[in-house]
Amino acid sequence: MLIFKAIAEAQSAFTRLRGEGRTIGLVPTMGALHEGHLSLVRAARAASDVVAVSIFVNPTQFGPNEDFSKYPRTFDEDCALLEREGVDMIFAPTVDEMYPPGASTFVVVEGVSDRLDGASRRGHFRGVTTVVSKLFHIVGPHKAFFGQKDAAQVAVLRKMVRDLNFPLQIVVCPIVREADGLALSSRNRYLSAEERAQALVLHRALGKVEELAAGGERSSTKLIEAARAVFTSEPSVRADYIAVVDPETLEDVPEVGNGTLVAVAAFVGTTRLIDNVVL
Ligand code: PAJ
Repeated sequence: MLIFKAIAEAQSAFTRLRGEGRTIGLVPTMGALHEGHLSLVRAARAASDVVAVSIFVNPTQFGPNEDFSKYPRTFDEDCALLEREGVDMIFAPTVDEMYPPGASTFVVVEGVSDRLDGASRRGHFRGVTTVVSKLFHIVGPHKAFFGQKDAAQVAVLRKMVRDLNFPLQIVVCPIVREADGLALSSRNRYLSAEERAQALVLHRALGKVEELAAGGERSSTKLIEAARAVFTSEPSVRADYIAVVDPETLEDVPEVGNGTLVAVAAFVGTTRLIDNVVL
């Protein structure tokens, strides 16, 4: 397994591999890896000759009052996990390498970037689309793997790839959960034991919506009310959004249908968690 820190070296290695006709699968991450990330790595391993994982805690996608500085960084453990999965290349640049002083170019997907997490975290998706564009230019993957856990991120990145003609395919992998339903997240390690139990309310609320929708309820307003009632049972958790939207545009839909995205975000203590289900 090769570890690249310098963009120039990574870029020439990937250019050579592409020239040899090898297919490249890229899994972008911010590290602090868990089974959710590893599921993407396994999908990439099964679909590509060369698997590359990027590990970069991207400052431009964090707001000024968010957790950039305390975001978990576990590089050595991450490398050991990735080695075991048969990953070929790790790209782990420093912040200065990715954003040298004076860098002032950003990629913005208008509209969809301002919805869901983009509404609560202003500028977040501008940071995501900028860094993912850079990773695509550096690695030049044939396929890039993302998790359904970040459904809004998927919508934004799919649109970016379409609008800017990136010559690659986005592959979306299902949400990996703990046995009790909590979606795996690097941020789960911020939770105390008590908060860990409270965090299950996200999954319970989505379960309630799924149950009502399966029983024939079509009204988004009614489904959101039902989810909100579940959140009331856990008063220490503050819902940020409960949304019933089109999975591509992230715009609210008045009635649910096949493929409608139900997404929630909530603060458990100071930790912001997200989860979703596709009906
Ligand atoms: P990060 O939060 O590290 O997530 C990396 C990838 O793992 C994302 O595509 C995310 O959706 C996926 N993932 C996280 N938890 C998952 C779970 N429980 N099940 C399935 N997939 C899961 O998302 C980012 O990093 C960044 O925004 C990034 C795309 C790397 C750009 O900086």
